[in-house]
Parts: sequence; structure tokens; C-alpha cells
Amino acid sequence: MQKTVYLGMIGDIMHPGLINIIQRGAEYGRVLIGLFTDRAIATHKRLPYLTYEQRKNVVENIKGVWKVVPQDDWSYVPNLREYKPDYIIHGDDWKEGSEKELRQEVFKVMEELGGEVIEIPYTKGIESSSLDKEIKSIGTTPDVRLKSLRRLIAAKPVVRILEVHNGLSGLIVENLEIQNRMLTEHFDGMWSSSLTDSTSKGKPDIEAVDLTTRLQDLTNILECTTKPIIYDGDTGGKLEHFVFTVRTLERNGISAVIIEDKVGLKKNSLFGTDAIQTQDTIENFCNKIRAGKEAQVTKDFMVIARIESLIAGKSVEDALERAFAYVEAGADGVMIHSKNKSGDDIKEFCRAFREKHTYVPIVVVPTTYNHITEEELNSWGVNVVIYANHMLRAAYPAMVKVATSILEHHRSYDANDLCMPIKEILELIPGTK
Ligand code: SPV
Ligand code: MG
Repeated sequence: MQKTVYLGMIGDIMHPGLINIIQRGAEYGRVLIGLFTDRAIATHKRLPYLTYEQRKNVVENIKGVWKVVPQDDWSYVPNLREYKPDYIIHGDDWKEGSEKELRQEVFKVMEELGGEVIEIPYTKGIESSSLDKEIKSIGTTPDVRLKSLRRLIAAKPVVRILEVHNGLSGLIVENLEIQNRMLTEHFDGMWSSSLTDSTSKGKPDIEAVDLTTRLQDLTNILECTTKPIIYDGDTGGKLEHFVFTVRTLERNGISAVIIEDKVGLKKNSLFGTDAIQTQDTIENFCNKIRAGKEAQVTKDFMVIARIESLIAGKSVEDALERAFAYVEAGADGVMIHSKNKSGDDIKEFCRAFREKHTYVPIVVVPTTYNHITEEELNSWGVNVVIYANHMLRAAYPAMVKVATSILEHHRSYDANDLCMPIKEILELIPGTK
């Protein structure tokens, strides 16, 4: 019988290095491609530009490919056990760096299975990661960016979102990666916060900064990033205005708007019951959700309903009643907010909500109950975690410290260690020189 050669690939960017490895594999037998699914990729790196189906279509039409099967895990082990290939072929670049442990596992399993690992020298001058960088420098389109949030929610246990308020903070979300054993940790997308958009302009968070003004900042962020953006739409304003907001956001490639069920002069939720927080009627808010959903052009844009019952001092039951009604009205997800420090109310809400709706995404903003990890939140049923204000809260005290030092010493020398070196700031943004 013909031997089988397993080759795992993402297949987003086709290049001669991949064709070479397929051809080399075909010398040993029929080539079975384990095509990484979004789920397998998303916990480790950014989502591919093309969807799984699009990549499958390309790869299965390459000469020398026998069959394409999904690889649903970053580790090769489950598929190797399932398909029991005679060989697995891989570029020898995995001997060093983050894939080292993956390689060790593969050797162990192939030995157990009586198979063999073929390592071939990596094609010089072509490297997926540098091609990745190329693609990133080209940017993205509003359409691809918009869709990516739904893809991430489907692919990841928890979608990790960080607040941004300008291009620079956007670049942190876009580019920051840390190596955590076999994982490359990164942020999945951005939160355009009304609190930090307002605060960074010296204005209170009361819907005084209008959409047109906030869009100017968003444009800067859109220009230097490719990851999805969730827009904090406050109360959504008047229903008649909200439909224009939806269209504007959608046209710009924003993935979702979250609107909160409050009326009157909006106060930041973290004041809790220290401020007067008036909730809308269920009926009115449902009408607003419906109007927003009818206004959107694509099927991908998301209108997420934010429930303020716990902020306004009401019960979890009240929050659930509203959540169920909002989903019924067409909301693509719910955000449950609380300023309780324990997180118990959020947990109770999530558990009960999940009993009725298995898949409707739950979004949380763990600002006060921030001892709880993403993994724990996920075990309650949470899909999206928003770190809603941390970039601005980090920047302000750092600036005050430096300003204070200058006042104290009548020179900036003493603040040297608090500041990024000039050379680094000059070289921070690609294309500066
Ligand atoms: C924001 O970031 O503006 C929010 C979240 O709406 S919170 O400030 O917690 O209300
Ligand atoms: Mg807000």
C-alpha cells in the first residue's frame, strides 16, 4: 500500500518553500495535508487572512496534495494518532524557538506509531513569518477586519480585548507578543472606550464627545492596525441617530457596537449607585436594538446589548430578564457589567444565561473583579474579555511622575530613567527614518 506523508500547514500565504516541501513529501508517498483550523491557530497567532474554506480550496488544488483534513489543535499529536501516517514532514526550522516542544512531541508519537519524521532544510530567503510581516504592512480591508471578530469568537475560548485611545496604544495591541511556553500570547482586538476617549480629551464620560470626534481617533487607529475593534456606543443615543452610527461604524470596518440600556445624562458605570443611573424600559431598548440590526448592511456586524441592572443596584434576575429580551430582539451578544469586587454576581448571571443560550456571546469588563483570570471567566461561559481602560490609566501616572520630577529638580535629567530613550522613540514607528 502507498505510504502516507503528513504535512501540517496554515496555507494562508502560498510560497515556493511550501511547494518545495509538498514535492519533497510526495517522494515518500501520498501527501496528507493537516490544514490548521482558525481554532488551532487563534490561541497562538493572529487569524489567517483567508478563512479555512478558502485556504482548503487553494491547498487541495496544489499538485502533489492527496487530501486535506482539518488540524484542529496546535499540537500535531491528535491528528497523528488519528491518521497514523508513515511519515510526517516538516521544515527543520522548528528545532529552535517556540516550536521546539511541538517537535519533541511529534518525535515521541511517531516512534510509538512506528513512523518517521522527515526534516528538510528550510527554503532560504522565504519564511512565513517575514511574509506575515509583509502582509501586515499592507494592512487590511474594512471587510476582512469587520468579519474577524465573529471568526475569533468562534475560534477561541476567550477573545482578549484591550482598550485603545490613539494610534500608539493601537500599535501595542497590534504588535505586542510574549512567549509563554508553547504559546505566543497576544491581544485579539481593541476596545474603543467612551471613558478613555473622553478622558484623553479632558472631557467627562457623559456622551459629550460625539461620534464625529471619536471617529477621528478611530481613523488613526484603523490606519496603523489590522485587528478587530469593538466600539463603545454608550446609550446609542436616540434610536433615529443610532441607525446612522451603525452604518458609519460598519462602513469603517468596526466589528461591533456595544450599547447600554441607560437613558438620560449618561454617567460612567463605575460610579455605580453613587450616580443616578436610569435604565431604559425593556421595550424601548429592544426597539433600539432592532433598529440597529435593520440598519446594518453586512451580516457580520454585531450589535451587542449591555445590561446595566447590576450597576443600577438591581438584581441578577432583572439583568437576566433584560438579557433574554434583548437577545430576542436580535442582539448578537450581551455584555453584563458590574462594579462588584467579588465577581459573584457576574458568575451567577453567566451561569443562568448559559442555561438558556448556549452560544450567544457573553462579554464582560472585569475592572473591579480583576483578580479573576480569563480561564475562570471562560469556565462561567464568558466569550469576550475587555480590559476597558488600562492603557490610559497606565499612561497618566507615568506622565505625572515625570512632570513632578521636572518641577522638583528644575531639570529633566532626574527623570531620564522614567522616559524611553530618544533613539527608541525615534525608531518606534516603522518608516520613521
Ligand atoms: C468604557 O470603557 O467607557 C466603558 C466601560 O463603558 S466602563 O467604564 O467600565 O463603564
Ligand atoms: Mg463607556
